[in-house]
Amino acid sequence: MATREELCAKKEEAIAAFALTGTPVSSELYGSGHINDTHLLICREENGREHRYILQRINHFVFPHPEEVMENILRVTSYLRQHILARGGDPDRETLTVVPTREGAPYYRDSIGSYWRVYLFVEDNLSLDKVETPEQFHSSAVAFGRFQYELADFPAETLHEPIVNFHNTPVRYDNLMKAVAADKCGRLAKVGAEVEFVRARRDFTEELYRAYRAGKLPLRVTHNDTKLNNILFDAKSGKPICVIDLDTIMPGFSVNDFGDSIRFGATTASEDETGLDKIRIDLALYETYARGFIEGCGGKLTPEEIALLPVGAKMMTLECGMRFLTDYLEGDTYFRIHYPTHNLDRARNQFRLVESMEENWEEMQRIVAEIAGH
Ligand code: ADP
Ligand code: GN1
Ligand code: MG
Repeated sequence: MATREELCAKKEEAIAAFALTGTPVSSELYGSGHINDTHLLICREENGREHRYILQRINHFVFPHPEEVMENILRVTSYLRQHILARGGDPDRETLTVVPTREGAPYYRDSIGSYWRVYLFVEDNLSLDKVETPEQFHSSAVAFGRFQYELADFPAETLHEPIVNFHNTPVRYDNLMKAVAADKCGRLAKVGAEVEFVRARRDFTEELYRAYRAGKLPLRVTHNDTKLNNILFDAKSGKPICVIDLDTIMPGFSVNDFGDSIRFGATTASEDETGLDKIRIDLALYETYARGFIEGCGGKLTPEEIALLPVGAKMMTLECGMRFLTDYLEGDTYFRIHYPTHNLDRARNQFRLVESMEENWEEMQRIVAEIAGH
């Protein structure tokens, strides 16, 4: 498989294709996302004025139809712009703004087949890989909830599904078992305990789809990747400004948007922590987030959805662990890794967090029921 450097070889050609203000002066790698290649692109006008952009190579192994991803993003951001304008906000700051190519297209395909896009850089932002204060986590919950609220009437049927079965946990389970059967890199011997851990939870993986089939869980327009570093905060006020990383917007379950934030933020350690005894669900942060999310959703969540929030939290954690483990078995082709056993360590981390949720299951349910007033 081509390396990141090889796939980004035509970066300068790509930069020249976009309708930028000023002359490009630098384009360094930026941020800590696992999927796309993100660069901070700085341009300067003759009068010295700087303009900053985010330049991304869209990972087209993960997103096989970048044109559909961009179509979704344009539809959703123009819809959100109307809402932001209506409430007197600043749409260039409160949602992503796609900068077109000189030919007016939302992305550019370079001469070696890599796909590129440019966004306005949201200035004076804070991007967090870890929760710093409960207030901040609460406000991120309100913002992700509100994101869903504002999209509640968006015509879901007009959206493409950029990654089919993205949060279909039973399918993720099957994919892991296929990777186990193939053992293509000869790594299975190292992960017997982890595979058993997942097998013991097979029935659980079906829980949300059972509720969906029984008419108890609606499909909504969801973000599907609600980790804390996919929201930008204002560096001065500390308040959330903008929900970003809109690649995976598609119909999904609200409880999974809740769950992915819990998986990433309401834990005592980061996703990369290898000291398993340091990893626990942080119930105080869980409660903080649950309050904020329910508030942000502005009454749109049904009582059944609220009751299933803890299931969403455990589901996203188990699923993410399964995805890391699958990628480890398949030779680390999906998530960016920084050392050879990174995906295995991430999988173990997530499974430990699942265990901790199980140890605190009644409390997790009680907290949500209390917030909902039952
Ligand atoms: P990935 O899918 O790889 O996670 P993201 O779209 O989340 O890619 O971008 C990676 C990081 O780049 C984000 O976590 C954020 O820190 C930064 N970023 C992305 N878009 C913007 C933007 N428009 N303005 C400022 N920073 C941004
Ligand atoms: C990826 O793109 P990024 O880094 O925000 C992944 C999420 C995982 C997450 C785990 C498109 O998120 O699904 O939960 O890593 N995004 C995609 O940290 O697969
Ligand atoms: Mg991201």
